[in-house]
Amino acid sequence: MKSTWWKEAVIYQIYPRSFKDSNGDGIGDLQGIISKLDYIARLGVDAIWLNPIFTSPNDDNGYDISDYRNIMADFGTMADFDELLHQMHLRKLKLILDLVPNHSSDEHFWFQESKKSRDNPFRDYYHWWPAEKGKPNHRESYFDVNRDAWAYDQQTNAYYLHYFTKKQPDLNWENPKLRAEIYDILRFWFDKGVDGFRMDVVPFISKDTSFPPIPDKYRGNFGDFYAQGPHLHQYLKEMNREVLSRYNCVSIAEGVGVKPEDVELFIDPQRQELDMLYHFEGMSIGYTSDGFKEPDPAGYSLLQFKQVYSKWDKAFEKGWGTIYLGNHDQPRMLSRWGNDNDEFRERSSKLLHTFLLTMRATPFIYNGDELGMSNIKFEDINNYRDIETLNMHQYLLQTGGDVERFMRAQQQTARDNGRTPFQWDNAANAGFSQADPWLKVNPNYVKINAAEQEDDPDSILNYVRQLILLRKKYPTLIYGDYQLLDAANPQVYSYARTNKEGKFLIALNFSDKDASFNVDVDFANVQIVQNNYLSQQKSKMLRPWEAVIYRLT
Ligand code: TEU
Ligand code: CA
Repeated sequence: MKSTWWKEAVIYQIYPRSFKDSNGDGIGDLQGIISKLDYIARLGVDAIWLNPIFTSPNDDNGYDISDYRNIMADFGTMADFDELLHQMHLRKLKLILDLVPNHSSDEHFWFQESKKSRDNPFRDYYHWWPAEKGKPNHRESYFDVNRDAWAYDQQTNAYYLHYFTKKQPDLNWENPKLRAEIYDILRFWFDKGVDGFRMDVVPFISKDTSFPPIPDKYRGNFGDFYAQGPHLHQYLKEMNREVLSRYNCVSIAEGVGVKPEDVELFIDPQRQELDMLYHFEGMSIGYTSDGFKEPDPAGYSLLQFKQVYSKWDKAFEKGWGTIYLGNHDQPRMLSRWGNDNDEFRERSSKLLHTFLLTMRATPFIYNGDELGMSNIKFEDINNYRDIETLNMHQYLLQTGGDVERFMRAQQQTARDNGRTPFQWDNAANAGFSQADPWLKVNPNYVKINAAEQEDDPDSILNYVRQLILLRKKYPTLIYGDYQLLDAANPQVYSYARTNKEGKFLIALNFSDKDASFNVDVDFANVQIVQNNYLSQQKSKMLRPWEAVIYRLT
């Protein structure tokens, strides 16, 4: 039987570039992480997921890998990695790395070879389309300056496919040799003792290499089409058979484009593919859908939010799910789902953590959220470092798009909002680095930082620590059935978690105003086990951003 430690785990996601710089070059690194392992262990989390740490020219901050078996020079050496893993295991922390199986860097040896000639032995490691056949059917690119996923390469008079930037050519999974290479890479890291992988855009790996036109219904949602490749599940089964089943590891799909009705194809243990998946539906709530990634001026609808998370709870039932509200691809969860004004910052951050840590799914905490870090909201394009923002900006300039509107929207939605350096203390550069950091520090670090919160019993940080302990103390909060209550309440999200060991009632007021939740509770028989207000009251009236966990006695 495969161990399922990951169902009970809380996972802490670290963006290594922004976590802690140990050598004064303005870039976070592995020694920096090592120096903060005690902080992480004290949070009470069980595992760390690191965004890619492999050799990369950093066109997309490590999601463009040029050597899958080496450490990015910015981050350190293999000796640093071995030390990190050792130090983590000493503290009973598991390590989850990031596999980027869909594309490599164009500077990877395979691609350098592949582009040399049409009969190069590495030619079929990538998707090439001979130009004499004309231009292939359109494929939309996420990050390309022209939104075009086909790049012309003169050397062999052919186009190659890149769903992301031109420097991220898509690997050809239809080629068994390429698949064997990826399995070997996985074995290399598992043999070192790594505990699992998060798999970047793994639903995209299989492609119909005749590249038919994309049906109209996918317009504006091309990811949904990319996630429907013909041999996807065959390859996942093969990867499981060849590698994953042979190690005590966890595998987590980044589930871009995966619909709730298809999720069990990935995570039903009977099918022997992957263990968990994280969905994207929550991440589109409250955005207008016109490609700008623009928040709806009316805000997001809590009714929709509840409906989406309830739907996915059900979708994960045959296997096991994950839950997150922010990561390195998203703005800060506090700015997006809470209220980052001084008045409600702490309260709403605590409420969001209460949600994350009481749902039936493995919670992911994104580094810095446990302090209530918020969006930096850059005004000047020159402050951005993210290729997604920079290339979209370029594209709009070229095509006469509404650049001003785009810049406004990016203040709320840009990925760099979630990537600013971790706020350790109120020293220069937030204690992140001796040097100017690669991306500006949020000026609010003087009041929002880990040192400030460490000894304050009422801080967000200590609240998160308490919640993690609570989840471990009461397995009902992990395994209990989830039931949405008072579904039509537009301000309050409340739900029950129940199993034979107990029953909990969670009430969350997602608003700046008082609200009542309309659930039958016999207050004589409940005990408050967590509350983000110090003065506790058993009442159907909830104060602004109040979060209460009741235990039925
Ligand atoms: O993200 C995949 C993905 O679908 C992104 O396009 C995501 O929707 C986008 O970042 C939202 O703005 C993964 C990684 O998490 C991301 O950091 C990489 O840039 C991308 O793959 C390419 O590897
Ligand atoms: Ca450094």
